[in-house]
Amino acid sequence: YDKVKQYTNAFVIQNDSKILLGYKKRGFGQGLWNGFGGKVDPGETSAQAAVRELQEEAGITAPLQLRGILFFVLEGVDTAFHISVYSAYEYSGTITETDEMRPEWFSIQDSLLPPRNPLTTIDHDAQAEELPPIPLDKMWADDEFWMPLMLARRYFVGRADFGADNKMRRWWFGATPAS
Ligand code: 6U4
Ligand code: NA
Ligand code: NA
Repeated sequence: YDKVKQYTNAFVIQNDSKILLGYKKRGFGQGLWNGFGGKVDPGETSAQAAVRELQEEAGITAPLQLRGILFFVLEGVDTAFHISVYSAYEYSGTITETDEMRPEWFSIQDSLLPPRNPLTTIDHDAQAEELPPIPLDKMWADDEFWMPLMLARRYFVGRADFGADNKMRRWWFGATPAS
């Protein structure tokens, strides 16, 4: 029954306006933008792995919190992938490119955020920094389904089944009610 591999995936978000992603330079998911993460090592909790991988791949430390769980099944692959997704709203250290990942900030497009309270004043000066929007077309296909749930700070779970061509065949995503 050793058929589940545990991974982590961590995101740093600032002011609900930008998110740190890494361009995967090699290995699994090469050429895609994603959070920072990897395998949970033996003897380590998922939360410890998340902090370690963020440090190893982006050079920073953050108070990561568990935001959701993803489960992936790949056609022709015996092992399923269990991914714990973490995020933090602050970090310390200097964001650093590594052999594995090239970190970059992206602006969070309004279409991925919950509707704003109409009385909220938007500080356009705070958003003056010009960043590209989250590149969903260059990310794993499941991300567009749960990214809005994570950004809305809702606890989510999801499963996606990928075909041999790496396209999503079947999926299910859900979240607990907004608090
Ligand atoms: P390490 O520990 O780095 O050697 P490795 O086997 O290289 O592990 P790695 O770093 O490539 O794994 O980690 C895979 C990363 O991709 C994890 O953060 C989980 C994430 N991931 C895998 N499938 C995904 C999917 N369908 N959607 C998604 N992230 C996925 O958003
Ligand atoms: Na990794
Ligand atoms: Na690792």
